Amino acid sequence: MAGAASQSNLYGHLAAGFAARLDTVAVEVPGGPRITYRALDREAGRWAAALRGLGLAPGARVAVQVEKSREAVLLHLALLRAGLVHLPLNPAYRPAELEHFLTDARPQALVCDPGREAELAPLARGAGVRHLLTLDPAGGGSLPARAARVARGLPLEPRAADDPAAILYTSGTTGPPKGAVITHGNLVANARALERAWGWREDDVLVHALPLFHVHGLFVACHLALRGSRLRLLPRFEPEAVVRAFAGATVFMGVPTQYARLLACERLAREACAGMRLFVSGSAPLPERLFHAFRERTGHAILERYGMTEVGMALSNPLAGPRVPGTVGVPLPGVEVRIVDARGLLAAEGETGELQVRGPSVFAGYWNAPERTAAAFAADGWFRTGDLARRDPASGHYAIVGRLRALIVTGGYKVQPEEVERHLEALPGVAESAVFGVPHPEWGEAVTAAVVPEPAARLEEAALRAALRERLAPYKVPKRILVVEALPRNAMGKVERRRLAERHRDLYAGAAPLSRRSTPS
Ligand code: MCA
Ligand code: AMP
Repeated sequence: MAGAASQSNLYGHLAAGFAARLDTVAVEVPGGPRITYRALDREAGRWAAALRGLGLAPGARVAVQVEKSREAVLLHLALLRAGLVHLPLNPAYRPAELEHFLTDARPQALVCDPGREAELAPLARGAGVRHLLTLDPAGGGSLPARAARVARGLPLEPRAADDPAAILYTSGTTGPPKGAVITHGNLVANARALERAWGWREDDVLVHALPLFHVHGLFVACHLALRGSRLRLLPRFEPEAVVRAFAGATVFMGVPTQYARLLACERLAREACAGMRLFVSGSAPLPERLFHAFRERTGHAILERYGMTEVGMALSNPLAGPRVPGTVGVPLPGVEVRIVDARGLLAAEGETGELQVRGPSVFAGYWNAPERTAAAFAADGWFRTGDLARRDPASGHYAIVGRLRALIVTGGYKVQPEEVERHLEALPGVAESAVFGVPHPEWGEAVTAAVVPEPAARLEEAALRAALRERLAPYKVPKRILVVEALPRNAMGKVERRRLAERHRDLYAGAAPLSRRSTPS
């Protein structure tokens, strides 16, 4: 168990919180198993020993591409405890996407679903991955089998605050995704700030319906809950099941698309949320109409906050005090933010400019990419988010009003247009393409493409989408692909995605707000 000297290891921070609650439930899956902190701690020790027993030294990187499960949470804890660096990957990624992560990060081990082992083995070999282990959602696989044979758990591996805890790949403005190196110090600082800001309580029960491979679901949710309170883990987001899980729970964290889907669920009513104290939204802008509709239906004002992989959570509406819809609140404890104009000077009061962040949760840099790291920071060390923000001088609240980057935010996932364009243009018959975001009632923005056929080629939307699905995770596949004669260009000859987005802004206006079938199949 943790001693004060090991507090820089995030696991030590969690263990210091749960030490007095070893016999309470740590993680439960509705209708499934429960595990107490005592058992979780013991298992994390065994899994950590099994991983280190492979010859992995502290600091070694372990890529993880598994389905969401209680064991996936346990694996995260084991990696932290062992001082190994967790590289979480969306199980929907296709081999073409995975190859970049593996060859760039060069992990020493990869944990995957047994069903994908054969497909991933050659990729892993090609990237020099020494150990390929498996973990299935029911808790089986070669990693748990190895852990079961361990006689003694691994004690907590001491870590310094600037030792890496995780590498999370995030879309680059130009070029392929970059690995954001997040340290134990970053994670502990952010967990502490959120604990204070959101008044975290020992008896909180968090309903968890987010993926376990992004900051929101893996760090924000787990690192708050696993300090002694209870994580109620749902394997996937199903509105009915989520509302049922609110019974006896206190906190929910979601992306706006999830709130839209909850509102479409009749079961969502005041009584269903009677014991809940906090609903948090983030990862994408929460439309004001959703905020109001949710309050009307449940009596709860959703607390919207803002974050980014590279900086953790930075701004939050208050726990006590007005939660202003359309804003992301004020800086979290210990976080500094500023708004900078196009000349790089502090923007005037109430003016829009780039949001920049400084503080202990700001990441260490991009993996193996010093130039890209340098470009991400202003000369005086503030991180440049690429988001446009404005501060309301009267309330002090910040609002995110746009983006400097061409990034598309769809249901909380981020899609880089260039990546999709590259894959589209590799398809036979496609001369050129442009990918852009269009407002969508359910996804916030929907990835949308315009393609120009090569002379005499005939392009079919459904066939193009099907071909892309082989190469890209489904959320990156454009909901619509429009075949056009030419793309709009500026005087320099550069394709103007913004003009396309403007031209097609009503493309999804007719989509039923909560249809699960808003795309042609
Ligand atoms: C699934 N699909 C999507 C998305 N999710 N398409 C566009 N955008 C999406 N976000 C695809 C599916 O693959 C499927 O494609 C079709 O849309 C319908 O899927 P459905 O079953 O309805 O979706 P789902 O599996 O229920 O997922 C919806 C979801 C999910 C639960 C809202 O998108 C989700 O978990 N989003 C949260 C992402 C997240 O955690 N972001 C945090 C990043 P097909 O029919 O073709 O198979 S961290 C971050 O942003 C910072 C740090 C922060 O501030 O938090
Ligand atoms: P990621 O790259 O997945 O870490 O996502 C970070 C991005 O999500 C930010 O740069 C914002 O563009 C967006 N984001 C997160 N929270 C909010 C929010 N509350 N409102 C608007 N955008 C947000």
